[in-house]
Amino acid sequence: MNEVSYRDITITDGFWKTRQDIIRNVTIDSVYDRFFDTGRVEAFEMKWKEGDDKQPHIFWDSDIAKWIEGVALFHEITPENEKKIEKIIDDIECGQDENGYFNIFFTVVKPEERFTHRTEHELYCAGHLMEAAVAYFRQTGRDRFLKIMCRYADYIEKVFKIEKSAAFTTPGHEEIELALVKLYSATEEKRYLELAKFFIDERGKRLEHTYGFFVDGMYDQCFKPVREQETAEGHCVRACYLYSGMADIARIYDDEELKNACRMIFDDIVNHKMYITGGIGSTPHGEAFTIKYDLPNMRAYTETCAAISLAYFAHRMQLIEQKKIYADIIEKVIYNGFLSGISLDGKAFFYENPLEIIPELRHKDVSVKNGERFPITERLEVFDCSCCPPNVIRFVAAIGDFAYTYDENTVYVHQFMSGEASFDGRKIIQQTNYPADGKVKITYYGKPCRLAVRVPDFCEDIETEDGYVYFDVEDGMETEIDLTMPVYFVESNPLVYENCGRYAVMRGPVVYCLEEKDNGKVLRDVVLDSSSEIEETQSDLTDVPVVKMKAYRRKAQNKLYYKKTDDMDEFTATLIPYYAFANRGENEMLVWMQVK
Ligand code: FUB
Ligand code: ZN
Repeated sequence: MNEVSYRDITITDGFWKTRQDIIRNVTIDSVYDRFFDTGRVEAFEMKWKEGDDKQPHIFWDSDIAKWIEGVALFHEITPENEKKIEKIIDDIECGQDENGYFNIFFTVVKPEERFTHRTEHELYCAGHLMEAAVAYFRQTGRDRFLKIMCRYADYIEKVFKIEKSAAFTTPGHEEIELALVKLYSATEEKRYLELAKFFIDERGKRLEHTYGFFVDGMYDQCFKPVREQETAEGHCVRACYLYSGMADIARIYDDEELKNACRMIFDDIVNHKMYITGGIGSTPHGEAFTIKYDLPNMRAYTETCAAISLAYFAHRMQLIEQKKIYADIIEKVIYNGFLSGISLDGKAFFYENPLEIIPELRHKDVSVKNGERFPITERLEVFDCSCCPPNVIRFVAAIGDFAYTYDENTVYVHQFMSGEASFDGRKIIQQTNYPADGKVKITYYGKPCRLAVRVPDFCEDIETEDGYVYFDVEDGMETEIDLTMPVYFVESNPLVYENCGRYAVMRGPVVYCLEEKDNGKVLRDVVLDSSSEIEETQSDLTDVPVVKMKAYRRKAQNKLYYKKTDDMDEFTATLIPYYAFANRGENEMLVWMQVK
């Protein structure tokens, strides 16, 4: 299956244009400013010494790298941004040693300990810097940064693959695998692809040192060779970056065994370990997958980067084979568990994206030493571990990557976003307000072919072939499809104990939630009336309608326990898109609700 890159797509209006504009106009600068305040930018000058404040952290390199990548992917190399980036590249050039090595922490904090701590992110940082260099090269045509990173990649190849002189064999935090594939595609240097394959092939051949959150080797997916792995395990971001690299290698080398491992792992995630929002990560301990069906709502870990990494994995699977599930999962992530990671004004971020918030419990948590570790309840502009904010920038910049693929006879439309795509001598103009409504108009230019448009599962009234409707199109032809956008209730497998007797409300691809701001406190006690009329109204909060329906809640008595009564108060419940929660101050929030 051929990829249509975000580079060949311009998002012109609609839902994703709004998000892109906010990130262009607000987020890029605000993330840079916070990174500047916290010392991340200055750290590249390598002037830090013992006793100074703002000691560089082991993965500050990657925070700035993702910011650079995001700016480049956004084509936002304004004179101001260019100055900032060129200065950072000057610093990297200066800080790179004669061998090609570059890492801030292991130059200024622990220079004697290079490539001895498997868990401490040297190769992860290298990977992000490579991705940034590739994006900057593609956007500007200037190859200084790219060459710097090639020198580093050459050195990594020498140390890890040729001389095997590092204290470990594979990275404790995967990422460099998929980055090396990108470096290969930008430079056509096959050694980089082979190095990516090397790291993937070596993983799990032997137990290597890692954090001990889980049974040996689970945390960073080195518990057995990757081709024998059948389940998603350990730290979610590590895992899905690895699986993305595996899928890249499986596709490029046409490696059936690796493809099968990817398929099984993908199935395990989406059938057992993924939240309805597309979030992944059921525990803060190791930021990890746990056992099947363990999906706690209040203590969901569901890191923004983890949702991003799942979309990356699904996208790469989509390039391996045409199956609707990959696009369905990407859709789930982009409208829900990823999007909740950024505030509507583009300034603040969630690291964890829980599915239920009761602020009082969080307050109890912070007042008790070693509390139960509830996620924060309001977004912040920066974190000590601030991997998510710049990841959001680069993800939204390249959102177009998910929209189309094509083969000899067919162009597939997987995601709905207004814009123009030019690829393979064809052009597609897509016009839509999705998901505010489901009308999609597609104008096709180019040689005759079949246009396959994905029909999401909630459009039960449209007949499909493997989830797509097919149109024979030729140059200049317009096609229209009206994807119904129903409000519907969803249940989960009873083995998800937390959700027993509870239901989620969705409208099209968007998961909805109750918030205290609209519905008062104790949302767990609210019972929605599914037989009542459902009203959809526009709101000032966001561009997708809010949903209102009749609901009930018990009349509370001022006692701890009392005999059951059937006394209920009726009221109109207001549900907002999950991605918009916590944009009006700290308050209760709930996704899985009681319904009668
Ligand atoms: O360790 C680097 C990044 O910080 C990971 O990708 C995130 O999950 C967080 O642990
Ligand atoms: Zn993150």
